[in-house]
Amino acid sequence: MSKRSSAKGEPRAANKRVNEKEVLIAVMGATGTGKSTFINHLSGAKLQVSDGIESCTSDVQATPPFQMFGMTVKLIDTPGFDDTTQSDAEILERIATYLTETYKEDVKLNGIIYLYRISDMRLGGIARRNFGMFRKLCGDDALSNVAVVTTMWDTVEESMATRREEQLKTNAQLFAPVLAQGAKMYRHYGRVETAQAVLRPMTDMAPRAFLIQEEIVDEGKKLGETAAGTELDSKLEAALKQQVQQLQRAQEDMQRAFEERDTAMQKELASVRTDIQENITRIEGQRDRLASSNVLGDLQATLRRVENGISAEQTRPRDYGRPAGTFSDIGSAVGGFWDKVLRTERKG
Ligand SMILES: Nc1nc2c(ncn2[C@@H]2O[C@H](COP(=O)(O)OP(=O)(O)O)[C@@H](O)[C@H]2O)c(=O)[nH]1
Ligand SMILES: [Mg+2]
Repeated sequence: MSKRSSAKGEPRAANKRVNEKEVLIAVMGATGTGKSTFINHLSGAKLQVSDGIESCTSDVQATPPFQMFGMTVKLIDTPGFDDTTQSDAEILERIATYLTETYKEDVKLNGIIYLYRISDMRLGGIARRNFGMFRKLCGDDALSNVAVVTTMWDTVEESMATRREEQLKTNAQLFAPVLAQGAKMYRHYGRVETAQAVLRPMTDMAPRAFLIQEEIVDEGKKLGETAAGTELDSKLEAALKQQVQQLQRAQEDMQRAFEERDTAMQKELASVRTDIQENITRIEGQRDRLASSNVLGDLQATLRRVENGISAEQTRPRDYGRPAGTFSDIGSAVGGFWDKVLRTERKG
């Protein structure tokens, strides 16, 4: 399967053309897992590496093409879904835009590298959330082209890191399901050789589409309707509910402070309320952005690809399930809550 052209016995010229084609590999993972460092190591590029606090890969960027294993390779650096400078909705939009534009040009990825710090001792919220978004972007079909790569082995004592690796491999919320579906796991010791070991099998793999590429380009879904968009929106919805509950509690406290004529408390609660309201505005802004995002597919591009003889297997439309509630359902539910909060405030 991986050496399709030669298996079909195509003439040398065709093989040569295939070899001249660039091997494209995306590198993903949470901020600070060492993506830019890994890419620089392999490619000799000089992507900016973070100081560990602020993220600095705010956009999706490809390295200049470089030669490896007799092939032309390009690596794509991506921001993590925990960026210090932009919201998750912005990041999803950037990644989706890049993937959509390349897919329209009939460019698929040969491999996807997901980096994870072996030094992350707890299966923290950020690590799990980031991987959850990755899963939804990637889908199941591309998992055979995925390499999960643990980094930062030099910062943890080896036997502890090895135990940790075992836990990661068997954890049902992390890597167990993807490994069961064909993904491979590697250790990267910060050396060129361990990075090359990840890349080498990928240069031989048949390119695969990300789920989000098929959803947007082939199925005409909007970003908010894709599996990744739906996942993010449900996370935002949960965060919004939490903020609204906090606002309601602050409102009840405010009512009491009014009754007790406690002006110091009133002042403090007013500031708490402003903070919560700002959070709510931010979350709503992200949800609006997601719902109205116009990362668009291109039916003509799909047609061209089908005409180019890509097999039905690779482009078949599939049903990934719709979001449980529509945006307007959620909006009106929250709206109802808001009305209640505001009525309480007017009474106070
Ligand atoms: N100790 C150690 N530090 C690393 C390793 N790889 C990257 N770093 C450091 O980790 C920080 C984040 O790396 P960076 O490549 O910017 O991560 P990114 O946010 O995923 O692109 C930087 O300070 C790197 O120098 C590694 O293997 N070991
Ligand atoms: Mg980076």
